[in-house]
Amino acid sequence: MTTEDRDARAREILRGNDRGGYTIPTKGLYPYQWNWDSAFAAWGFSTFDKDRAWTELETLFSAQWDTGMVPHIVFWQPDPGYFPGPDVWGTGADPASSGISQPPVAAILARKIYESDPGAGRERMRALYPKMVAWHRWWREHRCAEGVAAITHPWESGRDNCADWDPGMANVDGSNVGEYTRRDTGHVDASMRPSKQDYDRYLAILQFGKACGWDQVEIVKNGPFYMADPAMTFILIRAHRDLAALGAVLGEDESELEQWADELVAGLPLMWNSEIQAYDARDLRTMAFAGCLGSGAFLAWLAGIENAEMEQRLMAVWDGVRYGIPSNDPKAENFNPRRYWRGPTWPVVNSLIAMGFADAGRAEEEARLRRETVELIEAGGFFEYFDPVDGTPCGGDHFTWTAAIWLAWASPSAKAGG
Ligand code: 9WN
Repeated sequence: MTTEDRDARAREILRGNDRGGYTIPTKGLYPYQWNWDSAFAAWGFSTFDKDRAWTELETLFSAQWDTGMVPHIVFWQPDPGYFPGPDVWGTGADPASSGISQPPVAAILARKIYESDPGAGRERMRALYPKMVAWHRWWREHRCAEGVAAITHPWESGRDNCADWDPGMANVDGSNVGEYTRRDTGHVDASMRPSKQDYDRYLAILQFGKACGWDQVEIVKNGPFYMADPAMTFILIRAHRDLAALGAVLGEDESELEQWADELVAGLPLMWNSEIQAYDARDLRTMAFAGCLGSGAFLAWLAGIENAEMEQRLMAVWDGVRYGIPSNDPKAENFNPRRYWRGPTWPVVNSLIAMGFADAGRAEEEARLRRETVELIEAGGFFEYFDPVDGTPCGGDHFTWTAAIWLAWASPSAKAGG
């Protein structure tokens, strides 16, 4: 297959997963609109259809809650193929949605889309801007009380079952969640998915949120899970700054966004784990560190954070595998090269890390990461994620965000860095 053919295939995947205004991650496994998936879909669409790119973001923000939160899933139409669906979440939101959020990459990618054609994007961005600021404010008010960004459910991180959450998950009692039927394992191999114990605990956390009517103050104060997330913090720092840059071109006063980014940078020492010489996830109930060197820590560069000790440790992690940045250290006991976020490399996360490398002037690392991601996609196709040791494609096929980052970043025809 030539690059042209592969680009065409990626466009077909985006068009094929388009449900009219929003894009599903992949047919079967994920039949709704997911928050950060949609932002990447928009980036992919922007390479060949700017109007459709902006529409994707507009649809996502049309589901924004009055509180400013943009939910992690929007259930635009019923679909029995996914669990947990709208009734299980029971948020009462209209349109129906989940009760947690997901990494705020929208402003980061909106800036790229805007800058690729400011004329076409100006009015669209102007309308989205206050909505994005409201969402960022929600993050600051409801997830950043400890100085860094925290999550109240592993699904909120977007890196569901990664080893980063093990200390917090160990204290979640999943024994009373009742009977339920998972749907994910009907679509893909169960050994590539989170475990039954994980799901019991995911549901216990969800049920706490539902029982308190999704009261975010109560969830943060007494919820069963509350962990500081380096990846979310780095993404939020970057997103605040990108939104501020967009605000500046729109003639808005963006100073509070810059201030929010600075506050998060000042909070970073809370997550510095000197034992592993890296920024690490930390349980905010017990203050235990996860001790995890995975792709989350690599997002430091996206936030413009440099640190020589960290760099040495992280590069050894990357050198320990053949393809891409692994979601867990291949030397760790809990490394599993195929089980979702416990080891695999994710092209979509690679694209974010590469953005950080590029902006830090690390052209060599950026080129290596792009090359390794290209090798995976060329040999395996547009899968959800890959085994970083032998390159085996895993999870769902025809995956929206893999096709999107191919078009916007990885493809030899894409402009370097999107
Ligand atoms: C729960 C859609 C989503 C991604 C997440 C990924 C996975 C959902 C699930 O799929 O999570 O949100 O049911 O496993 O972990 O990052 O947004 O692609």
